[in-house]
Amino acid sequence: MSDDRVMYDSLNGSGRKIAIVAGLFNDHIVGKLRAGAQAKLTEHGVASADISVFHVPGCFELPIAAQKLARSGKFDAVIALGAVIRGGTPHFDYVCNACTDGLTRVALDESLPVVFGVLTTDDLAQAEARAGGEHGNKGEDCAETALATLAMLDSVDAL
Ligand code: INI
Repeated sequence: MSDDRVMYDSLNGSGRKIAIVAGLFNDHIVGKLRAGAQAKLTEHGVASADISVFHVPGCFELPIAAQKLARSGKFDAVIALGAVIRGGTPHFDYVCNACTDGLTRVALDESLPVVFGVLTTDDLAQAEARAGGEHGNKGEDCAETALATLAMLDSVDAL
């Protein structure tokens, strides 16, 4: 059993306040990530009342939303969800880069876990496979990542 597994087996979300922010672009995919994240948080003991869901138009808007949520002081972690599917222009790369860089910056600037639940895929089939398909559900993974990261940060505080 790996150390990772031990950590994930002992996740406890009781008392955690989690914000989920989801892009509405490709909502047929992102909606499944959102549902997966909510279900997995609940499974690990996060109260439904402590899970707040917000929406933005697309992944490009995730960083400003995450920044606002982080700065509010009302949440222990932010889970950012979205799906960017490659088209025929460089637009894909600009949206992915801005979103990735922005979310990374918010996490470090605000010292708060901002979990990256953005699918960046070449086509719709790859996105579907990661939104409850053969490759699992990225939203569920992000819920566990948020709780695992919070537990790790707490363990440092407890030293
Ligand atoms: N937003 C996404 O979340 N996914 C996409 O695939 C996408 N594509 O392909 O264009 C997308 N574009 C919108 C973008 O996130 C912004 O909402 C828009 O540019 C306004 O700022």
